[in-house]
Amino acid sequence: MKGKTEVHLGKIAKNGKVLILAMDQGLEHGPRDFNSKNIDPAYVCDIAAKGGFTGFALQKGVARHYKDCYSGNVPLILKMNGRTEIVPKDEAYSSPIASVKEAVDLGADAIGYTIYVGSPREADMFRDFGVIEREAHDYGLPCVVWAYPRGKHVPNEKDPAMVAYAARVALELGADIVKINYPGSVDAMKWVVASAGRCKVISAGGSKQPDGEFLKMVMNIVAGGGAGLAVGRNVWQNDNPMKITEEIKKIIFK
Ligand code: FBP
Repeated sequence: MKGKTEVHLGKIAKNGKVLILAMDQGLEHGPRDFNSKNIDPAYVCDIAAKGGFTGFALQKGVARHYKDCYSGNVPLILKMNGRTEIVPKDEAYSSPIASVKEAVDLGADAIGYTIYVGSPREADMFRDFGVIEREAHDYGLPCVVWAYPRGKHVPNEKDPAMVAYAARVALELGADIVKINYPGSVDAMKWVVASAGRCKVISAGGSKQPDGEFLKMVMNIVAGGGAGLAVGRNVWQNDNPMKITEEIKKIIFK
């Protein structure tokens, strides 16, 4: 595999559409995101294994300890960096915590990387990602970039112009898929998608919303040209995760 230069999305897309279940929140937000059921990673792994997702985004600790709960049933997207929310957002930086070799050893089908566009630490994250991106692509692993405008120079993380800028940054840095925060409307989404060019755009789900409002957002993401979602809380915090997953799939893969 090493030396392969052409990157295909492979298993993490189905007919060009993407539906990733994300469970890196334990590091990013801590246990506050969980209840007595979903605090157990095996519960969320089961949803990932049975839900028909095109990818499952995990940090390496959960990926390794719970491999038996998801492996073979859903492609792994190994998150390569992370941070806790205890550190203030002003100097936002997400530190590398895994190597591409570890991703390969864990059987990952892609790698995930967070970049805080506009942060005073942006240059460090560009440099860190540059090393990982080159190596991942050498192994033929697609790169999914979580591109979030953040830090003391960013007054509004969800400003559509900033979201479009972050999406473009991901294209420029070599991402195959960029994950953004929903910019608020179909038109804003269209501009984000245009800005990202041939890098596919998917949206985060965000904090838990009532099903109807959440599904309307998913429709707008697709209507705006988005390739899909990388969703966490709106699935595994839902009382009926399989039902909401089916509804999401109808919109994305129809
Ligand atoms: P959600 O769908 O639950 O919002 O998950 C998407 C996600 O990008 C996670 O992968 C990540 O842990 C989290 O959101 C980061 O959120 P924040 O905006 O607080 O950094």
